[in-house]
Amino acid sequence: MRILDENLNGADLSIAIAVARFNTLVTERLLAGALEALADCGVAEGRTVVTWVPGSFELPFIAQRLAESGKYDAVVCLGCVIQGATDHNVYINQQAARGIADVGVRTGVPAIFGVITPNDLEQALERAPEGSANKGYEVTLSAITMANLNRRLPEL
Ligand code: INI
Repeated sequence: MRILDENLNGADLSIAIAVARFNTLVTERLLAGALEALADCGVAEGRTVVTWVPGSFELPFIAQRLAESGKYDAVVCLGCVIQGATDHNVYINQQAARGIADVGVRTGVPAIFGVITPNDLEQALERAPEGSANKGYEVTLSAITMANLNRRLPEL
C-alpha cells in the first residue's frame, strides 16, 4: 500500500489568494491568518499574490482567472457572508461555493473554499482570531496540502 500523506512544505509553491472586500473587518483578519500559514509553511512572499475583489460573489471569477494563468499551485478564496434578514446571503454562498469548487475541477488547480457564513459579526470574529484557529489559516493549510498532492498525482 502507498499512502500519500499530507505534505505541508510550501517551499516550492506559488499560492494565489483572492479575498473579498465586503465585511473587511473580518476578511482582513482571514487574510492575516492565511499569510501567517503561508509563512509557517515556508511559501516565499515573492511567490504569493493577493487579489482583492468586491464581494464573495466575485471570488469564483477571479479564482478562475488566477488558476488558468498557470502561475499558481493553488488558489485560496476568502470571504465572509453574514446571514441577514433576507435570503440574499444564501444566493451568494451557493454561488461562491459551487463556483469555487468548479474552478478546481475545471482547471486542475486546487481552489480552496475559505468563505465563512456566520450568523452575526460576533460569530464571524470568533472564526478569525490570531493564530492557527483562524479559518484563513486553516484553509491555507488545505491549499498547501492539495497543491503538494496535486503535484504528486502523476505518480499514482
Ligand atoms: N458579499 C459578501 O462577501 N458578504 C456579504 O455578506 C454580502 N452581503 O450580505 O450582501 C456580500 N454582498 C456583495 C456580493 O458578494 C457582490 O459583491 C455583489 O452582489 C456584486 O456582485
